[in-house]
Amino acid sequence: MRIAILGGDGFVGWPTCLHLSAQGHEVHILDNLSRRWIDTELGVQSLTPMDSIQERCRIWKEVTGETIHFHLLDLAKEYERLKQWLVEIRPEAVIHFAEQRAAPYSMKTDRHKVYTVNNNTNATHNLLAAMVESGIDAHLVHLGTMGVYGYSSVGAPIPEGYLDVTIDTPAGPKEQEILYPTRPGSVYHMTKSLDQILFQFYAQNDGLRITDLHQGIVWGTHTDQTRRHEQLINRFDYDGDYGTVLNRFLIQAAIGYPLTVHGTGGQTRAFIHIQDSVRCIELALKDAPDRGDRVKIFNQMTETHRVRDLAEKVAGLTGAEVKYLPNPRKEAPENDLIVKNDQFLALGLNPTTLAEGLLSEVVDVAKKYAHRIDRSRVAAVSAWTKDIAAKVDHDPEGKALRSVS
Ligand code: USQ
Repeated sequence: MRIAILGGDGFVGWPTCLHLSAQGHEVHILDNLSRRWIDTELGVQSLTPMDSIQERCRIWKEVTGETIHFHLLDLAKEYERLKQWLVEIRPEAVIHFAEQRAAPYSMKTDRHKVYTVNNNTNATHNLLAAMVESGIDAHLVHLGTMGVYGYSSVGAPIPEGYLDVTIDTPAGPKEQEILYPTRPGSVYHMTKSLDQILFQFYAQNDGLRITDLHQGIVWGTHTDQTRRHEQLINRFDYDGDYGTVLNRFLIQAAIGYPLTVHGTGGQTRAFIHIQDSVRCIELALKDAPDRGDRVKIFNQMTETHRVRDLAEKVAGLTGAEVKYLPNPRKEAPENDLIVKNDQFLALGLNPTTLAEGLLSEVVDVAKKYAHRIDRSRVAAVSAWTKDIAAKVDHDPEGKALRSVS
């Protein structure tokens, strides 16, 4: 298949490109390299040394003989170029990762909120409009998030995108299927909720074939393909804005930094290993909806965990100290979470669970590159409201916090 991977230079995008190229697909990356610019803005860098995208593609060719094409293009700002590109290359599938994906970054300042909404919403809408206008019949696979559902305890399993409801009408009760109501907890998660509506409209109005993957928190760093050469290594974020919880605990343990639990650590979240993430995308590609079908929604996660249980697990494995800190986010302090993921299991996903070996692998990667870590950037400083910002006044090592914006 000829596949366009939008945002193919990112944390899930890059291993997906390698995974699909290794399976013989013709892979084209479209990326504006914004994630690298944000590193520069924040003054942080990936824990792992990352080569330029062109160099990464050159090494892949050297190792496998396969070509990955790279096109520098800003989806949110270059609509005409995007449309032209689709007309010329006519991809059979488009995988859309090209969005600003960090909740703390999206809540940093008003400027970051505006950027996240402009970038994410325009990128998605430009893509949809261009797909219709170019007349291509590509299957669109979008990386969405479990966070669109919100994290209040509902007591019932979260279904895969849709909810059956009964509505009272003058003629009596009527059954209806609706998109599961969204309850985003950050501006970033809100943009993914907006994406859902855009997809619903374009599937219904233009018959676009769309799959939306509601992914949990990704952990781990290597996949089978990124292991093949040190210059194919994936990026790994540890800082307070882009690092995600389990990977952060693992690098914190590796460098002797206290594990930074927000609040009571009673937040329960869905998780998936990076290797399963790329496998799910492969499975979703093979299971495309037909024209006229509703948007196909998968919950892309394999297990749920409470944040404090993860901290205790990592502490038990490594001897790290656990610190309970004021929570910079506005979120439920404790929640339960039960999630349905039957569709991927039925398609053959064999979940990678939180095995000690894989956890230790991340600690080993972090130890290897520990010299690249700036300890002062580990604490999470982006607060959800001005009131909360006043309370987030210390980091676990007792140094003064500083804002970067
Ligand atoms: N947390 C801590 N300590 C930390 C970092 C986070 O206790 O040092 C807590 C947070 O307060 C939150 C939970 O851990 O309750 C998850 O935070 P996270 O940063 O790991 O994940 P999140 O902000 O939700 O976002 C990440 C990805 C995003 C993806 C989402 C999937 O950055 O792109 O959409 O995970 S999900 O969480 O299922 O919505």
